Amino acid sequence: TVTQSEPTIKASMIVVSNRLPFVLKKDPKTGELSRCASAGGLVTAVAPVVIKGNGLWVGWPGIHSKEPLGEIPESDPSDQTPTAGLRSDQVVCVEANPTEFDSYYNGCCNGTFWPLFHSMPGRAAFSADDWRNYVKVNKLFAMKTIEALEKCHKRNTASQNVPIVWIHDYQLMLAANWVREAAEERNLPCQLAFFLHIPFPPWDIFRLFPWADEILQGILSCDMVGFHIRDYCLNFVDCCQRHLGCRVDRKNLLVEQNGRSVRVRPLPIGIPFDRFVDLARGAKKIFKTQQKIILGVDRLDYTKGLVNRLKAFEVLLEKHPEHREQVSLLQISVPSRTDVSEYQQLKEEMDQLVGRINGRFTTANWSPIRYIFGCVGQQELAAYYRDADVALVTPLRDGMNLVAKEFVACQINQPPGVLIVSPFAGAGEMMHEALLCNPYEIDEAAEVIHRALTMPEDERSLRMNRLRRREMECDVNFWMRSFLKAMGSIEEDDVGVTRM
Ligand code: GDG
Repeated sequence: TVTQSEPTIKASMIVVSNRLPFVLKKDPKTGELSRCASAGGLVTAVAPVVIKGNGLWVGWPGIHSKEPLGEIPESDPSDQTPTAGLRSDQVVCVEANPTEFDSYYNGCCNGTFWPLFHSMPGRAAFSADDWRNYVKVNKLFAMKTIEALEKCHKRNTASQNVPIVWIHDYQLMLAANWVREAAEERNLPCQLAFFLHIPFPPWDIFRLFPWADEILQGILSCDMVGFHIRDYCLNFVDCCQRHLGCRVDRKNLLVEQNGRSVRVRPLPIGIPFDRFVDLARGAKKIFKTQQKIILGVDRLDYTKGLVNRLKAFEVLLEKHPEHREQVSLLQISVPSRTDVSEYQQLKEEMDQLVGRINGRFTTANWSPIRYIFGCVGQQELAAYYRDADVALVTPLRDGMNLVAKEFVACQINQPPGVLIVSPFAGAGEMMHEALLCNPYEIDEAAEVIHRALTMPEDERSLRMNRLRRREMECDVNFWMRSFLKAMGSIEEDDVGVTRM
């Protein structure tokens, strides 16, 4: 079985993301700063490459401070996370004015781009003020990136390879514009790349954004642009042609802009598969019940289809009463963007729905929904993934969805459980052996859950084995390697390791 090792890179890499791979905490008494590491898949894959290549990471440290933050602390010696080796001189903090940052982040990023790019324009607010702050904060990130690029050139004078600047996600779609401009002016050669973690919408939706031209031009300032799946690439290419009048090559996914040819590539992200297997192996059993468990794990976000999911579960209990007292839905909903009113309303709606369904079906020894509004530790999460009978991943729209992948990685028990996934998630495009479920068809979704709960063991094994094999092979290191290949920046002899 092939599993991927960390790739070896030829050039240094500068990663630019809205947040640094850790947040800074300030001790209220001493004012001393410390790091609080994040363990997401992106960080796991990218941090080792930045560390090894003597690169840098540019981002917001998660706190606003009246005075400049000053020296960034080194990591704590007990820190075992992938960012532990990231030295403080490899970090460039972006410190913005709090009001402007709020308007950029909560206003433009999460109030406009998030719903629009998930094809929910009815939820998008278009504010000229927020847009102004988006432009301003993107410029600030670009200036900090140039600072990082200067440092990188000074440090690695012996290297023949130009550094890669890799900008992430919808918060920073304009930054490449000014990075390219300033890098050319100051003679700081670099290769520019952008990756979008959310869907890129079809032209008909995208063009609703009043400043759509600028977004496309910003992204096209890069040499290579990556999306999770081919459909998003095609949407982007289509927008460039129809909105900017660019010459495009759909077959080879190329866009011509100012005499340059921009490569557009599908780069589906993976997960640190082995880490999840280890977590699942090491996790204690938590469920003390004979009942079957259906699991949902999501940020509390309207794109994740949580309301439809609960309604489908209600229909299941209504139409298939044999599942009453036999099956529970464990829904973990992680609080998210709690400053945005859409999210506060969703919280209310979920609370009411859980209450209503539980009120309707609960008996002395069973309640249908167990609802955790909060975050659980990774080990605990792995135990849920491992011991659940069914995972419900039913977003209305989702760039990829890592929960679907983490669930299959943790399914080490025999016989395994069943994955149900929405075709509107990037993950639904390629996890062919999962049961597909359209979250908008609530009655049908209930039938799919019934099918999962009653699926024979051999069919479950067959499907899960194939799903697990794909995720093991196309893990997060594979993603990183695919990105570096697309940039032409991987050592010739770099291959994934082979393991039995
Ligand atoms: C964006 C795109 C794309 C969740 N609850 C807990 C917890 N989690 C972790 C999961 C998973 C992550 O959060 C969620 O990742 P998703 O991919 O599902 O969703 P988004 O946050 O919306 O991410 C998405 C992704 O970027 C990557 O490109 O797939 O489409 O929207 O890793 O494990 N982790 C812990 N406790 C929890 O309670 N520890």
